[in-house]
Amino acid sequence: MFNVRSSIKKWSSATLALVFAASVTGCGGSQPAAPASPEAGAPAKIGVVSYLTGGGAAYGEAIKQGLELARDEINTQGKVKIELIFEDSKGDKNEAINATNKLIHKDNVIGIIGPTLSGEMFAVGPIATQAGVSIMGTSTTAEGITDIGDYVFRNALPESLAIPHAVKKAQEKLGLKKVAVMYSNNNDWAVSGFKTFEQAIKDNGLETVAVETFADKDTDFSAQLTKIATLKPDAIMIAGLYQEAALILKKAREVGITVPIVGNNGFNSPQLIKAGGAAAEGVVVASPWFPGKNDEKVKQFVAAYQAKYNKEPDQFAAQAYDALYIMAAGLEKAGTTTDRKKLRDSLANVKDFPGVTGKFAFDAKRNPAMDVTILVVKDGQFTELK
Ligand code: 1QQ
Repeated sequence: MFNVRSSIKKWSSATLALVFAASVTGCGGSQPAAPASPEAGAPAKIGVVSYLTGGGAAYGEAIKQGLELARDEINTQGKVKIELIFEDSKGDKNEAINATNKLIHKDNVIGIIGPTLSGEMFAVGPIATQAGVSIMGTSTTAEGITDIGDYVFRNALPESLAIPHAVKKAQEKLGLKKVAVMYSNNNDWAVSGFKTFEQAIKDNGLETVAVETFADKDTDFSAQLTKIATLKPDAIMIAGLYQEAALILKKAREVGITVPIVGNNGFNSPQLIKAGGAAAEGVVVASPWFPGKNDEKVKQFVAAYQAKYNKEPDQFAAQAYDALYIMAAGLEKAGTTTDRKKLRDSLANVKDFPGVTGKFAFDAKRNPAMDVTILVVKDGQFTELK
């Protein structure tokens, strides 16, 4: 649950976004359809807003690769044809707003995939909804994402469904009693993750000995970690993106903290392990994706991804790959490459979709129902914590 202050902050940026959208379109309230395609058989244009450069670029790169692999496969299957138009949000709300407006009003896309961060979705979801363009987050896991509007979808697993499993499993396996918590307080998603952690900590009867904050782009975490070290918690729960998280892990080990760390969705990138090195060992996280799953669809996807990119797909690639297939299923059922409303209605009805992240359906609020795997970093790899 959000506190009042963060809701106000969130909705004031959403309101600003609406005002901006109305001033760009000059038609506050109406929902224009994309113009009819000039050529018969033209592909459906799907816009992508992603964090492609900057501190979180590994998230965006994985998303882009997952989408491009899915696009190539879908286009050779011959049922629907998709053109992807990528825009870089750089993880910045204003860049995301500009990108979304361009895709909607200049490129006339029928739907949008992205943006990467929940904070960006809080800024652009109202714009897409206002314009009547479906927007699907593949990695937006904060509370309240689909409450933004009827055109906002996600196949990202909400953290309210992931974090409680990670905390419970960590407690069972590691015998935790008292924990410290750290979160980025200028990132909407991390603030939401902190609240979800808080609730899960309470529900599991754990004691919180410290709550420390930081900000995205911070590089010095010694004050917070020195304090935490003196309180001797059994674990630290952290809500943050990989760039800051990797530095926190390193500093924690440096000041003598050896206890396990439980992370949230930002920790699900292999970049955390690359940047954190040995300090990332023992990190626990919940994910709907596990590449070692004994499932034919997963094996095929992992092999195709390996062949194309010479590396294993991570959670962000897997969810993006599934998202484009879900879009394609929606387009096929809607029988259109231009009618935005028809696409929205057919997407909302996607059920029993067999994805690489499991059997997928949107619930009544356009959130996914999915299974979770608890992972632990062992020998530099995410492995299943059984
Ligand atoms: C969000 C997230 C981030 C970790 C995506 C990169 O889950 O912003 O919702």
